Amino acid sequence: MINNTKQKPLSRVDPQVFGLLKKELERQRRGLEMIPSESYVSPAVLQAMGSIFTDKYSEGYPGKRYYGGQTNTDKLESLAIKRAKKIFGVSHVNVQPYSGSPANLAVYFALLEPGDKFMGLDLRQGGHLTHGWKVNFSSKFYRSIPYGVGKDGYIDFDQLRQQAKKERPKLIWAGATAYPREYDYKSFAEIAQEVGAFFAADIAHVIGLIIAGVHASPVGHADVITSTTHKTLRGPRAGIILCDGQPSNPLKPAPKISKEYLPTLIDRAIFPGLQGGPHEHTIAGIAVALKEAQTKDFAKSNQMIVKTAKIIAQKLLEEGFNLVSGGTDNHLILMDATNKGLSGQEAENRLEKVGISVNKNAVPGDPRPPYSPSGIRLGTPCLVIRGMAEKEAKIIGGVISDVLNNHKNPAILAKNKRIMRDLCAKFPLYPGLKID
Ligand code: DSN
Repeated sequence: MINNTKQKPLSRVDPQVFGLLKKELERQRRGLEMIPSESYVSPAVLQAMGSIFTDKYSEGYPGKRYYGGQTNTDKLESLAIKRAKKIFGVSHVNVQPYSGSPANLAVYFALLEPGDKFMGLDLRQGGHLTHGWKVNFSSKFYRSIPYGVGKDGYIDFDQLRQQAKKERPKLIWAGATAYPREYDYKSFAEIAQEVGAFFAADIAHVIGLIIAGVHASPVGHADVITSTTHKTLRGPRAGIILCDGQPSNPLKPAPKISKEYLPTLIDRAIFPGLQGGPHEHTIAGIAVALKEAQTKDFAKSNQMIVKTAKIIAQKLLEEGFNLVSGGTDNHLILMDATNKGLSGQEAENRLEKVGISVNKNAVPGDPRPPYSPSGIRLGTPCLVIRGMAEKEAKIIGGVISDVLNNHKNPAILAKNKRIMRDLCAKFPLYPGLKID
């Protein structure tokens, strides 16, 4: 008989996948990820994710499952929930969303009827796909009324208020994928209250900054908070939803769609509404990330993430780059590269040549299409997690300026490639990690 559970190295079981895994580790080690939505999980999170919790089906919620054998999964999921409740000071947490988009879908499914109006930041102005972009489910099944940023790159609350009063949406989102400034959750909440809408804050990008106290929390302002767990939280690729209200009873529908029943509405939207079995191996990773997020090191590094972003932004401004909103309050910088004669794609390609990964991105009012936009997004979480700080941020700011200002000069490219290679070698990624 073949026992499929006997341990054999991946390199022998599947040399092709093993080869790609090794190459990806080398790629990550050699270069610098500056895509602001990315980060590096700790080896402990990796271990929890790549674990035998992946074998278990556990549809339902702790203590209310549809499958047996839940002794450990119930404890595990409850632990992740308990940690998130403590960190955020909310009474209800759902750690089952497979990622940020399903978490946001659950908010629509819980609070809106198909065709209901909602407002979110326009994708072309930094907003997320699931906040109402025309090809996304959010816009196909619900009526998206996008709001925008002003000429200064900051959310225009006067315009938002006017639009909300006119349109009377049922839901208003705060949150974005490319917004370099801190959110004013109080103003969002006031507008939502004025028009009788639910207010949902998607904190995917800035969750780590909020936990660290670097940015203000939407708790106390937002009715529902969603997030991914893999960005500045540094956990697995997954989602989380936070809210307050009467204790959830996921076995029965909520009596009505109202704030008091949010926990039940959200839980039932996730399961059985949208998802089947939760990914308990991922929830194990979330639990570990939430533990790590309570350490002093986590707080310090989130402070450094903002500090380094400001240093790089300052250097880019000095070198004549056009930054949306004129700088940053958070972990990301949004640059319009066209004043340097480059499209976002060209800027991305140039930086890739010296080992810096960024992503092309639309800028507010972008005349170019989303697949070929005018700008790039740059972020600092990965460099700080590797141990880099102010001094390195100055070097990196210099490299980016040099490469984009002199993109046709091979000698300058070669020089900056060397600088980046040496920097990455000095701040090794996953130094003890062995794969076999
Ligand atoms: N793809 C994510 C980002 O890069 O911001 C959002 O889902």
